[in-house]
Amino acid sequence: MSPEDPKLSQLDPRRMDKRDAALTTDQGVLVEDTDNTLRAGPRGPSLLEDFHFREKLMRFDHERIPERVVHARGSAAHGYFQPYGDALAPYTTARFLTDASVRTPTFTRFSTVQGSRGSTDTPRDVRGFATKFYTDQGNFDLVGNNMPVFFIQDGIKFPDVIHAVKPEPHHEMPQAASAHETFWDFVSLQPETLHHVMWLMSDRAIPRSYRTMQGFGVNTYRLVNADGRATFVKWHWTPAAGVHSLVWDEAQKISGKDPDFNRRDLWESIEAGAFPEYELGVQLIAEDQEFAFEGVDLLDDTKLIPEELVPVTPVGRMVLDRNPDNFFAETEQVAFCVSNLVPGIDFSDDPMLHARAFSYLDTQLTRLGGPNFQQIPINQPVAPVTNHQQDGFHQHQIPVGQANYHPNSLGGGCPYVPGADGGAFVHTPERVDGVKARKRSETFADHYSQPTLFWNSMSAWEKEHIIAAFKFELGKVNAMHVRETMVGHLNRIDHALAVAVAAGVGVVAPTDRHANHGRVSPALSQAARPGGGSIAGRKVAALVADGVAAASLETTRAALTGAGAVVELLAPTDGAVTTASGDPLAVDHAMNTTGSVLYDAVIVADGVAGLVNDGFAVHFVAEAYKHAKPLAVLGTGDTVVEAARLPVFEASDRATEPASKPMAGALDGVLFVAPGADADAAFLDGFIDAIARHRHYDRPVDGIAA
Ligand code: HDE
Repeated sequence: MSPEDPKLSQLDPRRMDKRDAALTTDQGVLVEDTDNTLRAGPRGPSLLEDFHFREKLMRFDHERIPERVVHARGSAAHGYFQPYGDALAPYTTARFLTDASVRTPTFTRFSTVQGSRGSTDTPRDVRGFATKFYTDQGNFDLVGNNMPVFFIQDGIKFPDVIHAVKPEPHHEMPQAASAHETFWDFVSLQPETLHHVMWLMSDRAIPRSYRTMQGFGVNTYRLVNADGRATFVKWHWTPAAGVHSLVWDEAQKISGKDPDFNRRDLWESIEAGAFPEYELGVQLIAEDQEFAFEGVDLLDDTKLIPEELVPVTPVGRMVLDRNPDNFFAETEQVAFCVSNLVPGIDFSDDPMLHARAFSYLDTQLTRLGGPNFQQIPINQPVAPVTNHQQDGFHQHQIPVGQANYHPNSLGGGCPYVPGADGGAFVHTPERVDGVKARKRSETFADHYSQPTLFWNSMSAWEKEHIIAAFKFELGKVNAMHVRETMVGHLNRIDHALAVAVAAGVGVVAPTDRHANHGRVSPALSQAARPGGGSIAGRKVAALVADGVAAASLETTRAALTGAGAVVELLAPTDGAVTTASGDPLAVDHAMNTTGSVLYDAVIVADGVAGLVNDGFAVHFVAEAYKHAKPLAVLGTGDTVVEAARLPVFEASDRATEPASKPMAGALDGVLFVAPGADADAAFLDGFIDAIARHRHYDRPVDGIAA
């Protein structure tokens, strides 16, 4: 973020810097003592006249505001957006999208949906991806998710789907989980949810990091050009770091080891200068192509348009390069709304979009305590605000002058209405007629073809994970009829999927086969989005102990750190270990304060044979292997790997394979350096590549206890 960033300059004067400052009351009066209440004698009653005590307590008593009714748990960052060029100029008058010299400040909040504000970061859940663009034409909010479709087709069902997924009303359980009775009861009775449910059962629902997930506007918008011509648009964010996820066992363990896992990752990567980066892309559909996609209505947000039919055109890049100064003031008080549009961007007739346009503003009135929440610094546009809106709780502006109405002559007719020619927002003219009725379009009726498309497009490991997720989730549902109904739906998506899930949840496998249409959309698989090979911001654990041979470890550490990764040395105790040559080597953490689930890859150092008898170390290695993470085994570190009983050794194929090349099968992502040898370039490149590829699902892991 550059110093002349207009949003930053706006926020700067609002920052309260407490350094070198004396303690005052809210009235700016210097405080004599903030540790003792004013009393009638040291053991006497407190006195009402102690205004400092009453103010301090009153302010504390009112610190909490209602959390968001959905997406309560979130983390955010400042950044900027810059378009690559003027490719969108024929389609939109929005300058921030078409002028490559314009760098627009942004504030982006990521969130989970189900859990409350203090819940864990890694449940199986949808993630919010909401960006406020502070453009010179006003604020534009792109309020999206990390999945391109939604559960329902009509906003009137939103309270139902959210009630069903949230903790159950009688006992407020479970927190941050969809694996419970009411969610699956609802889903089983509302088949329009199935497409989104397929995404929810996939690894997309457990992202490794906010840096490694896609974002989607979900609803269809319109771009509008200078002639007033509109083009339908679907928004896509693609992370530069690739799309990567956790594995489910790991996600559950992280919830205990570090419930702030994704928040910490976002914060630390920005502090370390490994700035999260996303490319903005658009799918453009000419208005006369509205009905060109068989089985897909653009206004139905349970459907996507396959990228193979309408490619995603990259138009610009967002970089998140500054952490907020204060969580409440910025991340909690930010208010996104789909109706924050700028000239050149408009709604489509997507009914969900209209429901959302009402709901966000409505909920924010309560959550932020009145109609002036747009004046809260994080919500304020950088474009000037001048209108006749007035009064209400917490008015922070001082409107000057007599005329607070339009038209007026007493105020010189101001603020004047600039009109379309003056750059105003103009709703796209559209002829609309119809019969008033509570009816859904027939074109919304197909609830199975796209779930099948999603399933067909998955790689083998993604399919395995989806089956396992269904087994886990339905396994938590007591009502057998709900499990049975769900298996029935899955059978209409894909027979093999239904049979596999039925076997895990005690339901008789269906015998009737619905024909699978066989279509695929390769772009839907996250395996197709490995990223550009960077390992910046990835975390690597190096297991060390007394006797460690430092050479190969230091070479490996230097190479990884040089590539932007963070390497932490873990030992049985904190402090330092003594190397083979008798030198102290500083340790970052005692192993028992952390866990393999908090790292992306593991190095087992040379000379640490002593760890063979350390159950924690052996478990660390076995668990990392089971979670498909890259392992670098240096020299006699192989004894620890052996103790973990990994198939690498059982197959005794290690000796016959070249030591420094990524391999398939059990050795996929496992690299060795011979005892006493230093780490060579081929090994280092191979390890970096293995980390960039993230997970190595080719391995047989079923028999490994971890
Ligand atoms: Fe939201 N949604 N939503 N939603 N949503 C809210 O607004 C709502 C939907 C999304 O970080 C609320 O200020 C309705 C789709 C995100 O502050 C609320 C419907 C998508 C966030 C609301 C939807 C989203 C919200 C709660 C059905 C993906 C967090 C607090 C018509 C495109 C924004 C708030 C943040 C938040 C309503 C459907 C994404 C209640 C009625 C589809 C990322 O107004």
